[in-house]
Amino acid sequence: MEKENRYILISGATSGFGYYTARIFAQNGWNLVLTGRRNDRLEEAKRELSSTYSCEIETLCFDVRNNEEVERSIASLPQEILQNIRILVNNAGLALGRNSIDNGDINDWEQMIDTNLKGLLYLSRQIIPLFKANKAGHIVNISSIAGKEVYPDGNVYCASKHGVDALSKAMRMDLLPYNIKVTNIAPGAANTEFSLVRFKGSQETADAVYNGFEPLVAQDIAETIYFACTRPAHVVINDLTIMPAAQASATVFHKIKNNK
Ligand code: NDP
Ligand code: 8X3
Repeated sequence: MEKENRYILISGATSGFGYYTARIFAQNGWNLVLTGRRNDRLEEAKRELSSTYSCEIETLCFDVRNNEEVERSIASLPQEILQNIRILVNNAGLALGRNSIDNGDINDWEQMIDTNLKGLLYLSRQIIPLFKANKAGHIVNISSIAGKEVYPDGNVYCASKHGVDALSKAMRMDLLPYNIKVTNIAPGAANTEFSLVRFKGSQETADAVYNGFEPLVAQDIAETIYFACTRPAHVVINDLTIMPAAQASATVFHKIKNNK
């Protein structure tokens, strides 16, 4: 049987949820377009996944905050790939710092808003016309429990993820006539590079986030994305909140001292 030539485009595929989503789709016969800013990581993922799963992989190294880079990178893909992108996973994102609103760092605010919201919009703007032309497509937006609730000192990150939640709802309405599915995923605490980035390289502070309970891992989210994307054509999963068993809300955890 001839192999199906279908692609999934994943933003932020150099680590965490994005990388494991790439893995699970490659394992299941999909070709990949992987994006991120760290080219060495992209090339390493390409080497590893293409040799393990014999899939086709394109890598695009760009910053989602820069619309010109986004446009140029997507336009650089061959027509054959562009026409065969079936799923867009808007995953690239980050939190920077945890500060009370009166102490926030303006540069952190700009970077979170530009990445989590504007980056998602820029990339979606390039891919949606392809989906419309195909009369089919699936957009998966990675929001957060921070897009459902706010928590102390989470202000701008929470606002950006509430924005993602709103955009998922808006996209679903606007794209309904074109047979484009939109799934919003809202994970709780997951141990990826997220906290290391948030606390600007402090491993000790990042590790402390997950002390006393078992957090989610990237595979948990990747498996959920794969499930949501493989429902029958007439079914769409609109919204999923996925938490560690020890987390009840953005702020309520059942923690055990010394992990005992
Ligand atoms: P990671 O830090 O492991 O991964 C983040 C990814 O985003 C990296 O691949 C990074 O790539 C990419 N990225 C960040 N900024 C940019 C940018 N400006 N341009 C292009 N790519 C960028 O964290 P996670 O896997 O945990 O995070 C993935 C998503 O999940 C994020 O949107 C995050 O907000 C969300 N999330 C995370 C949770 C968690 O607890 N871990 C819970 C809920 C949601 P590179 O650095 O190479 O550019
Ligand atoms: C990441 C989860 O709770 O740190 O979006 O905001 S949280």
